[in-house]
Amino acid sequence: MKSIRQVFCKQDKRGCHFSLGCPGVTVNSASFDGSTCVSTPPLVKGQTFTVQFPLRGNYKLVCLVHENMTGVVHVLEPAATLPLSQKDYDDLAAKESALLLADADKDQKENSAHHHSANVVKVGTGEVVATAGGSQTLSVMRFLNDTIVIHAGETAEWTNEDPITPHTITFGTEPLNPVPPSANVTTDADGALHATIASVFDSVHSGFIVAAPQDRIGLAQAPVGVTRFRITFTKPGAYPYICALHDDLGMKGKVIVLP
Ligand SMILES: [Cu+2]
Repeated sequence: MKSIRQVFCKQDKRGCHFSLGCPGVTVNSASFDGSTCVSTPPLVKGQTFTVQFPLRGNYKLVCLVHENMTGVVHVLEPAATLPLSQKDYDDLAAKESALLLADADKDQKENSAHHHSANVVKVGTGEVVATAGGSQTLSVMRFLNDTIVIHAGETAEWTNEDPITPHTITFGTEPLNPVPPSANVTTDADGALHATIASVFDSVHSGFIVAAPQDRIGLAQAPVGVTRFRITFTKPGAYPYICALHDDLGMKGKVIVLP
């Protein structure tokens, strides 16, 4: 028996996401043999969900909130053996994890060395790499160049360089629904979003800034992604802001506008 703390589904992802009455689901445990669909309710840190696997097989799972967060459960006959020992698998996982982190560190150093414009903020960064276990991802939940100093009348630009993770640029009051931009946001000719802030009391919310997902053959294309957000600041002042999704992880920044 395996204990899993992820959303789990082998059928239509969207259908399972909105249907907690998915076959097999009870309050905190379920059985899965590959013929149906199991999805947990939303789980937060510390909560668990138990799935029993009565049949051997290889079963994929995915988090319906973080679509690139996937895994596979290999269910073996009790007497079956794996090609490697558990220690070998643990060592391989640790090595892949270290390589992924080291690569992002290197990119970060190169980026900061080549950083020239005071008006530009990188909104997170990330990587997708392929391994024998499938794709693995890394996301840095930070505004890089998180405090910028500009002059009144200038425009700052935020760019999400994470291939997967959405972020927001949120000044003032955080909206209840973080997905759409606030009503005072317009679209520039190049598709980037744009707003004007004229007072430290103004509220502006970018909505989700994220690259379009990779398309899949046989499914409708995803719409164009919006990865850039611009704000023109007309008055001097100090303007703190957050990512509405990751501020509790420390994703915050500040714009200082000089006369
Ligand atoms: Cu974020």
